[in-house]
Amino acid sequence: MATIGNNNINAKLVLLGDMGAGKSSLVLRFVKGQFFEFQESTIGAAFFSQTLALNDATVKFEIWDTAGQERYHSLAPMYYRGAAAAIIVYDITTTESFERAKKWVQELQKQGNPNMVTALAGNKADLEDKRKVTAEEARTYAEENGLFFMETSAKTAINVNDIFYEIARRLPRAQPAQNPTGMVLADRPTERLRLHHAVLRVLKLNHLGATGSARQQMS
Ligand SMILES: Nc1nc2c(ncn2[C@@H]2O[C@H](COP(=O)(O)OP(=O)(O)O)[C@@H](O)[C@H]2O)c(=O)[nH]1
Ligand SMILES: [Mg+2]
Repeated sequence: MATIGNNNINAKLVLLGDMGAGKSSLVLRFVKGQFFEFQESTIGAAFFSQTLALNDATVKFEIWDTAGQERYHSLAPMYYRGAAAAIIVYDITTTESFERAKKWVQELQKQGNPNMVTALAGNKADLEDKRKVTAEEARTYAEENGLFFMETSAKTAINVNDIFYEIARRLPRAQPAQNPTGMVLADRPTERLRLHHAVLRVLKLNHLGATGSARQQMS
């Protein structure tokens, strides 16, 4: 939920999309300015926060980077429920990832917050020679479904800051007539984090012996 006070907006943002599409890489590029060719796959989900200053407001994103695997699907609502924004990521070099992105769009349309600002990111735009999904096809799909669309590259950083800025720009601003005190702080982040920790504990138990460690950064 976007919570607003004195032009400071807290916005929960969730990344959804197929495993390997580059969700974690996009977050890492945006939050830390880094990229790894061999990004560890995400177990459960990882949390990050990043603040952006716009002309009229400061937006603090609480970013939930989810795992793309089917076996974690049932956890997804916990991350997109109450989210003010979502980035649905696919990899321009695989049509399967684009089809999976469409499934996420449908799920959010059915079950997500109807005012959610949703972006479609065609990632790995640097791999033009391996492209399978045209920008035009994705743009048309995005327009038909009320999303905004950008092709990104976590590797070269193209459009990465831009997509987060565009989301920040589109978040609803305080409306004094409906909200005279300027306070809409109904969300309880600590409780949510506690729930998240509990889920991660369960996931860790399920993954004893799995290779690679999760970057579960709880800050
Ligand atoms: N060439 C290229 N590779 C990328 C890009 N983004 C991610 N990758 C690579 O794709 C793989 C999967 O990325 P990851 O962020 O783990 O995907 P996730 O499962 O969606 O979180 C990793 O090897 C990344 O280095 C990109 O924009 N361009
Ligand atoms: Mg990941």
